[in-house]
Amino acid sequence: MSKGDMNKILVTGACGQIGSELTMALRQKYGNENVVATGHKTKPGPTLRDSGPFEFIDVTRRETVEEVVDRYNIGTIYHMAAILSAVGEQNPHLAWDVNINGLYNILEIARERELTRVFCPSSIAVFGPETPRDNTPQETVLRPTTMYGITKVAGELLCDYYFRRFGLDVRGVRYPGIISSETLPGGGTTDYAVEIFYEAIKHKRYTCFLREDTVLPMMYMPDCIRATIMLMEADLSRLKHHADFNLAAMSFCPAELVAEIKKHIPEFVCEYKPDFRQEIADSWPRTIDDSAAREEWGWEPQYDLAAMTADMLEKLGRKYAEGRL
Ligand code: AKB
Repeated sequence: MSKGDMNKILVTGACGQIGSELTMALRQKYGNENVVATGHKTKPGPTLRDSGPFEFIDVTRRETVEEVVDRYNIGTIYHMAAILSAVGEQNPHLAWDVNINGLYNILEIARERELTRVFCPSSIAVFGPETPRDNTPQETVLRPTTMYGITKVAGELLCDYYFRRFGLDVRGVRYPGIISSETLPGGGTTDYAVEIFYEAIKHKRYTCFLREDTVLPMMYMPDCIRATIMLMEADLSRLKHHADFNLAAMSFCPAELVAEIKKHIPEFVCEYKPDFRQEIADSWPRTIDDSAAREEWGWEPQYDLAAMTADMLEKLGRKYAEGRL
């Protein structure tokens, strides 16, 4: 089997929160026709659909991925398709199937075809109750209590195994909660930090499913996209880690986010009704030490809580005014 064209990129999970914006950033950087967006069941929005190739696949059915990889002569895969923490707790079997069997299919396809590079996201969910919760180190206890976390630990180890054993260049970061104004997140524990903006603009009220003092690591989408592409473009010889980089930008609790939103919308009111997601959040770190990412590929975030909040409200406010929210 011939090696793929290193300029041809496949994005799985391209209709998801990160995938949708990542695809557009990659198309802008490498050319629309060179980035093939793929989704499972969700129909792509017009921006994604009309700006370049789109295909439906199912990462748990290997032949559906192989067909697209071969047809487009793909060289690089950004494997963004995953089941997140909250949905994973409601359907652990699905989380295992998509996050483990789906990843295994991607890695095998990449190994067999000697693809240039694969990106596989991990998450702060790899940590668990026994992990130090403040300034969580790069190398530490990985004993998560969620199915999502278990699949992410296994995924990191599997990716590193493929690098060591087969020389496949797999890279990945442990994403914190990602906040964005384009596509809603699908079923995570950090989703409150996105929903709250929509509700603040539309109804000036929000009921938060986490306690007001629950501090979690978060990141604004422009930083998330920049980090992802930066790592994928980093010089391999500088990388001591591969699929498990800690990554950080800011940490805050719901009460701090509410206070920041109130600076722009003083009448905004937030209530707190913690549900099953509280236990998940309580098992995750508050702040992350990302010095390995900073040293090995020059990571530095640009958005803090104030800058992110102002930009989110500006973008969503404009959409609301135009009747697009
Ligand atoms: C989730 O909440 O499940 C995700 C994550 C932190 O990986 N946003």
